[in-house]
Amino acid sequence: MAAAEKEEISVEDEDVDKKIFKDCRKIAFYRRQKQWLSKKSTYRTSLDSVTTSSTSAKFKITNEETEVPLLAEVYGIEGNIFRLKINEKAPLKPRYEVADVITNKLNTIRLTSCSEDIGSLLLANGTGDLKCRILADPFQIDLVSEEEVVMSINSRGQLYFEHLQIPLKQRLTKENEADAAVGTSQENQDDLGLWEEKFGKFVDIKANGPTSIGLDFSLHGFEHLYGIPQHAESHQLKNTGNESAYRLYNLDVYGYKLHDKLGLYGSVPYLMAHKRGRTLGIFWLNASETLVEINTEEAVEPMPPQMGPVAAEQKVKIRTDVHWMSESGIIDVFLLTGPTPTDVFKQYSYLTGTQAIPPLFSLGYHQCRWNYEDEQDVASVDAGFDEHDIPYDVMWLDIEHTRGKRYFTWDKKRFPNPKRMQELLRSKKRKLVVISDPHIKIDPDYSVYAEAKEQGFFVRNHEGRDFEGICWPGLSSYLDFTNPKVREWYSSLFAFSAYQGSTDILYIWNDMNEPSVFRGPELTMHKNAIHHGNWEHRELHNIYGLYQQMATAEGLIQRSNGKERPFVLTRSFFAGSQKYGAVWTGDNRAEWSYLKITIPMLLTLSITGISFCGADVGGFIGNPRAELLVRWYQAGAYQPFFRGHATQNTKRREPWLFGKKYTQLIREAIRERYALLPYLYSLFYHTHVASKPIMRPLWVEFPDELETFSVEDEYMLGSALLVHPVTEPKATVVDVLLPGSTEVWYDSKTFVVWEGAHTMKIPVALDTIPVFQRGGSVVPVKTTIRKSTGYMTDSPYGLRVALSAEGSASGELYLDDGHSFQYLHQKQFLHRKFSFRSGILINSCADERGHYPSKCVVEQILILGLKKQPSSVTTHSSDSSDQPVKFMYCAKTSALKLERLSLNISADWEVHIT
Ligand code: NBV
Repeated sequence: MAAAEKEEISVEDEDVDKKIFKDCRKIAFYRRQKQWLSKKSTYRTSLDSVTTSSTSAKFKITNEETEVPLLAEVYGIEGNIFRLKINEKAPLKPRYEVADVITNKLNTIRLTSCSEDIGSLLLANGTGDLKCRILADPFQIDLVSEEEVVMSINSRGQLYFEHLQIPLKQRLTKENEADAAVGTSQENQDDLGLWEEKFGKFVDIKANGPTSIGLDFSLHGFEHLYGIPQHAESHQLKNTGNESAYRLYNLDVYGYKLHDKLGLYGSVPYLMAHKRGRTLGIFWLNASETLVEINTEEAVEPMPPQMGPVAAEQKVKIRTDVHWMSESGIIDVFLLTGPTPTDVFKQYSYLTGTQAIPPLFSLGYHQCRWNYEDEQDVASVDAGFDEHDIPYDVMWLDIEHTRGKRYFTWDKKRFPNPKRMQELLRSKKRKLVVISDPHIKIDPDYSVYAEAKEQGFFVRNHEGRDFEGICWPGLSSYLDFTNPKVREWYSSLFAFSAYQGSTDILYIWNDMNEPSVFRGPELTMHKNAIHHGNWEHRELHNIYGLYQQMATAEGLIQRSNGKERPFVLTRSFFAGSQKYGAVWTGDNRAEWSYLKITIPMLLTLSITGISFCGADVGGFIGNPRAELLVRWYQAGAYQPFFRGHATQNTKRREPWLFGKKYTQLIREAIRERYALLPYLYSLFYHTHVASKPIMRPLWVEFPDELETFSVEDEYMLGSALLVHPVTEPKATVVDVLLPGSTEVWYDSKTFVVWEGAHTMKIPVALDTIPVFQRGGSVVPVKTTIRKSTGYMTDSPYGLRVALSAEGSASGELYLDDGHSFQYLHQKQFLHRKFSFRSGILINSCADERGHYPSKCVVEQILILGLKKQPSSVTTHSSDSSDQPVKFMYCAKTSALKLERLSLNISADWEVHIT
């Protein structure tokens, strides 16, 4: 919403949010489901109705009251995935099914059925890894793994399906007027919002009436659940009780409240459950408004008498119930059976795709502000980075760069020569990102508007005219990105010939794409607006933003004839958005608590597939003091997307404006980020091919260690670095959990070594970023930091080798041109492997398919944890004779340093330490 508009309301923030946004009790389908479920009517299936084919098993389910038949389909999918679809057997018209999210043609596996006893049927694949049991009356499905029921579906009897009915209006004409009057008033009295739902001054008239669905899942033995972004909440999902729920409804919430279940800008209806020995995933593929209740229960189970005295006769069993409710669509749910976290990541990305490999520049530092005023301002901020010797890669322009918020245009007064400005940035090997929102100013003289209008490319209102809403440009219409033709046309707008003033260093930022509509219900689009295919907005609200980012990314690819990787940042997202670029956490505040919540918010995004994520460094709203700003840069330097941003009317806060001391601290943090780029880029490659997130909660790396399951003030960056950002003012010490009883950890700055499975009190000064390298890892870095990533292509490498307790280590480096698709089409990449064992460090090829000519050398090697001083160090390679190497050994820190080496990164070589 317009910041100004909202700030005018002079009540506490919380009240503002309550007036603008709904809580569960104000959501009619929630009330309906609650009311109906309290009546406990049940669904049953007849096992005789089960038919199996090579792709699925199908059967009928009926509700004992309504008798409306539902059709259930169970699919076994390659990689240990189950899919359950439930739809009406014969709906009045088709119900919305989410398209464009499942990327692969899913390979199904034949499930064969065998009757176990009366009332249940077992479906299993050939190998018996995938097994589920269907119980007939009441209907229930149990997922069985290794003879143990890991998940039950509908065991709480919360299956709910509102079948499509003849529209009320037509019914009214058929029925006796008097009866109808009674009927309508009753419906209103009950306030169940069947055909009409009120919220403040808004009335949602529902052409299809009530269409909601719901289902429960009981996770046996699980109490740790994670996922379903986006909320400003803890990483571990909390119990909601039965009167509140996590809401998944993409909303523009300026300065969102912390620890709240209100849905923010994007939604991924997917969660993971984890316990020792097993991880599961539930992916609820539905793009309408969705609510999720989570409740963990302890049940005391009597044990057989032979098990011992009375006290011990009881076994406490934990179970977490997850109840999904959606306003519309069908039940389409994927059950990812793990068993490890890594397996679940693979299973989820098999369905929705992996994180795209970004262009290398986008892993550098980004400088943004609403707004950099004009060309001159851009030039002076750009120069400021050079003057202060701070690397940065990307300058950003917010909405004011356009002519009256007409995207794809320039404000000619402020930016008279956009190409000249881009040439300046190009000369420093830097890039420009500009904003492009989905609302289009209604102005017949604006070519984007005129063309879209003429071709019928806007979302329509329920009366069939173009939907109109207020946003930054004033009265606007909204592009219907759900229409493939609109996406194709929108993509074409990024062609250099179409987008005047754009060059190949210009990239895109999609904001306000929830979509945000200033005077709309909950600041978004009316649910009865109409999209392509005649679908109501309610059916697909949560996926709207994904479609814009998809079209933008495609546009950037096309403008380079398919050669260059795009970079697109989006505020709104859905399952699968990882394929199109980066996501950030929207309008946060310049407060310590908002710095702290970046960690759980980004961890949650990361485990739901969106690895390329970040939060506005410094906090968008308000003015951070120098200490907070420094701490935020230090944290941001270790988060995947690293951008400083600030709203209008905040004080300028470029890194050099807080005095020398603070400039130095920020410089150090940003420079450390640039040093780590080879490691980070390699992690992106790894995520792209192997699906494991970049920012990892500790439980992902230490799945058997209970004490890691709730940690959210620290995380792993890849598998080698543990980062515990300082998020408290005036901190002098932080408590850092270093997990793993067999692990050793090295302070990355002091090289002090710690044993795992301890919580350490680590002293911190303002220049301390608590980062620990895990024993057993090799982290590739750059040893010379320059103005921007573009200048660092040939900079030498360093290897930071941290030995495990057994004295070994391994790591990887992925390298390519950093911007094109040649790595894919021509296999132009290098994938090297470093391993250290018995005093020998080996650089070898990790993937023979890849070739990339690199002249870069490894110049420095640091080995931590070398217990005794070596007598000699020599290098061995096939193309030169063995060379002795000068070394420095520090007995106090057990660190060996090799400098001034010249070992080609792409060649095989060994370093022998004796
Ligand atoms: O385009 C202006 C801002 C942008 O700076 C911010 O990053 C977005 O989250 N945008 C929201 C719209 C206005 C917010 C008050």
